[in-house]
Amino acid sequence: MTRRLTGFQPTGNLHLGNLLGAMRPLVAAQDDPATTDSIAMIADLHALTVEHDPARLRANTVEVATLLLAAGVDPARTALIANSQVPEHAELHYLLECAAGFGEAARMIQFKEKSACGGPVRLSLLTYPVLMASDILVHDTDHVPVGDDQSQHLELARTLATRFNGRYGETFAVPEAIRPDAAERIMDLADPTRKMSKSSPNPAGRIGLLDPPDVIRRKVARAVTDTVGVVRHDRENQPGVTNLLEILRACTGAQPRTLTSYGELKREVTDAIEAVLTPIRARFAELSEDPGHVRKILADGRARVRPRAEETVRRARAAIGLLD
Ligand code: AQP
Repeated sequence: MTRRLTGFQPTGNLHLGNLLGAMRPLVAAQDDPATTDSIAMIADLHALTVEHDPARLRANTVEVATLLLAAGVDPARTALIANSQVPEHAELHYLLECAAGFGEAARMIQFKEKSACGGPVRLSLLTYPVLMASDILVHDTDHVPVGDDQSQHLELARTLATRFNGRYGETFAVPEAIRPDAAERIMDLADPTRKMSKSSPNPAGRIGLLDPPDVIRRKVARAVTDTVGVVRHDRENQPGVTNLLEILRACTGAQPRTLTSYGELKREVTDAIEAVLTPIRARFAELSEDPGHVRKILADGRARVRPRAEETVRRARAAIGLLD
């Protein structure tokens, strides 16, 4: 019996990669008898680590919550929360900072990459992985689905939990990573050597979950392929075609039939994406008519997870030597 936490940053519009790589497994876990508890966390505190617009962030947070519900997250089985609304995340973050080293945080690849992009670097970008450790540890999480880019951060969460337990006595459960199937790493349509990403400057490479059908058709039609001319799965030599085949497989849930041209492949991919996104868009529109309902679900999620989070922070405070 395990507890699982899946996080989403409200840093932009959720895309097909987020859906196939994280939202679908989260929805599937609701039917897995081995998962006792599932938490879907919108990491709005993490979105503050880079340049942001307050009104946009608020809107994105509600949009991500609404999309998660539209994609099948059932609030009766999955607690839907925003990390800013559970103050224990921030409190434990500070306690964990006191068990983390500056060098440890500065070594993180994502910090190096994002801080090298130019412009002012927020201190919170450096401590981001410690906040992520707090998100995980505060809920006594057993399993965290992570992609390659987050595995270094998960390792730090494990290190901090183990170190804290060693220094101050058993306080935290040590979480484990679950790796999504490599095939479910969806790549950018315009540059299939990079993953599809919210923050990529080129929107042509990303299928937004709320993109209208004609936009999706155009993006798939323009997806980068190659000059080989044969539709086959070959990640090394034909990354664009392979990505389209992976999208097709993930969307239909079946191995693609033999396809003879890139045009045919792209038509099938467009239809398969449409079949997946049409019901999500419809449900999103329904839910968006009552944003108060979505806010209520977030409030219920917070109420559900808080007693355990409070208990974890109480244990950590006592262990580290603070008064109760
Ligand atoms: N391309 C992808 N293929 C499969 N899974 C993906 N995920 C992200 N991109 C892909 C998974 O979606 C979940 C939520 O991701 P996130 O919001 O934490 O941010 P991220 O991983 O950094 O994704 P983005 O879209 O690239 O965001 P930005 O651009 O803001 O950094 C995670 O489980 C992630 O693995």
